[in-house]
Amino acid sequence: MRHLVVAPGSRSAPLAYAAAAAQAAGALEVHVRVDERSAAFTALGIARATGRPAGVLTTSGTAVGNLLPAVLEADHAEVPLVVLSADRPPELRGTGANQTTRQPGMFGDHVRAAVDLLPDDDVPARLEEVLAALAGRGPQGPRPAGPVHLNVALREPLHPAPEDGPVLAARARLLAARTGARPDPGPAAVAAGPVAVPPPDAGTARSVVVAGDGAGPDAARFAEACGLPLLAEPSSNARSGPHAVGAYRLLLDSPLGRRIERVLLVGRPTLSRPVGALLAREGVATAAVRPALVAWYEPGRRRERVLTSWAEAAAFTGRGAPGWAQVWREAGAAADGAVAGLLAAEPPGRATGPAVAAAVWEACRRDGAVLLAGSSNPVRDLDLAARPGPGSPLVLANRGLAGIDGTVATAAGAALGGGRPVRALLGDLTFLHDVSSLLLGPGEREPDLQLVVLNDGGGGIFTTLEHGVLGEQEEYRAVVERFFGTPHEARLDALCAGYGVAHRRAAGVAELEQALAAPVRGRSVLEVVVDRRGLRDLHARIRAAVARAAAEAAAQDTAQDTAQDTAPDNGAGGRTGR
Ligand SMILES: Cc1ncc(C[n+]2csc(CCOP(=O)(O)OP(=O)(O)O)c2C)c(N)n1
Ligand SMILES: [Mg+2]
Repeated sequence: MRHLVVAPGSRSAPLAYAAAAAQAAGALEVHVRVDERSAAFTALGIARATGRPAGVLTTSGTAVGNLLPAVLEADHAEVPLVVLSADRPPELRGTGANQTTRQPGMFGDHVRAAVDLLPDDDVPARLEEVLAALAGRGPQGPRPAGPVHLNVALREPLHPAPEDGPVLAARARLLAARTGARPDPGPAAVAAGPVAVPPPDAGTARSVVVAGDGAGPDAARFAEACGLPLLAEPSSNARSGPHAVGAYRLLLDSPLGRRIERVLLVGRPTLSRPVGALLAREGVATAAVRPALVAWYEPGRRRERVLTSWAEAAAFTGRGAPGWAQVWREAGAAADGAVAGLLAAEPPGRATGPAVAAAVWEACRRDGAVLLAGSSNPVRDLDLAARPGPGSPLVLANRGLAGIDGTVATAAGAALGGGRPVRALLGDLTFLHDVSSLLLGPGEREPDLQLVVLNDGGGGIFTTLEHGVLGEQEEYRAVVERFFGTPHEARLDALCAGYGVAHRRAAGVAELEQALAAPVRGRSVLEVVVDRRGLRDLHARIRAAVARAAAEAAAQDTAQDTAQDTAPDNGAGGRTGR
């Protein structure tokens, strides 16, 4: 652990003093946050960006309860978050002692280990349980990475005596020597390994690779090696290279999309109904290549056949049918062109979510900032409008549970831990939900973080769902607006001023692009006002434009197909049924 985020409190004081000594010895960087929920998401962001466990330390009582959202996200997203909570010793528990509740096991089975460290325990042995769980080894056998909970019972005195100083310092130096200068492994999402190609006698098929959250660049290399279209969500970190199809989700229900025969899933798809429908489509064979253990679903609960190696995956997909990758590349380019053309034709000064997403994506590609994608529309706007290219930005997102909470803190943590500036693209409610994470005390390290807030005065995503249809009916209009639109008139500039954070409003895409040209330094908010009411119509127009582009591409594939089918058989597996 290289980073510890500490929230203030009295029961946790001995650990806070120890943390300070560890920081002084260079063993640990300590960050202080007042709000425990914010502290936990900050640690989560650090752990995500570094690929190394990061800790959060709190006092007892409700303070610990505030960690639950980040623990849940860490559980489902396999992030090694280390929770250190201070507690009363056993003799004071259950006696009505102040700020004392039932903390051991508080996170249920959302943590990989829950250790209640008592004053007379064999500390190294108990710590070993936590470390084993962090390394994926637990008493119940191997488990995926995830959060751990160390509840530490502390007796008084809770502050160091004069003679404790040198002892703490000596231990901290020891710790620093042990931690050494080992580099961070880096975000789990970008680890790359060797991929396989199909054996020479493998047949060809109309297979596609779907890369969901956390798939990593191997998915792209596999698609390239096998000649397959790659349908990659932004946080797959596989959305690059010649096989990645940009606005793929609008092509899945096109004549071209309906020709898909096999789907190889890598990572976890969470973003769109068309992908969900494809994975459930009758007549389409599906398989998932993944490590033996994942945290996001229970074994046996998904339809895809589970494959554990790229060689098995290659045997499943075969090679792309002749012309298959090419026709997808062309359809993808045509779809991307249709989306970009439509967005560019919007009146100047009126920004839209997808246009903003495209601009933020390009800015990160240009200057190397990490892109943190907020839940709801922003991540989906990216999925629609981010053009794959030779090198795509690193994208991080809390897709474990897709919460709109903790996003500001997660982004700040990613900036503090990752050593690179972060641009976060997030909705206004997502921003307001976690606005208190802008609070930063003097002396705390300032993250290089730009928050690009798409402000549509409420929850826009619901407009694009069934509620949007109901909201157009007189009978439901007010209900839908109040309960789903959740409108607000909060002034983001005033909030930023309150926290001492720079704020700027961009009136349209041109102004936004100008603002994005500057490098990300310190914390700032870039607010872009977008229209929530026009969202259904905008997406309908985008779908129509892409449908036209897709129809042309499908016509081409059919023409090629006719030529192919008159040629000699093209492989042992051959094409399976349409
Ligand atoms: C913690 C949490 N509460 C509620 C939700 C349900 N939810 C999903 S999207 C959304 C609205 C988000 O609004 P905003 O951030 O402004 O993005 P927009 O939909 O406008 O693009 C809500 C409330 C959630 N995902 N997480
Ligand atoms: Mg909104």
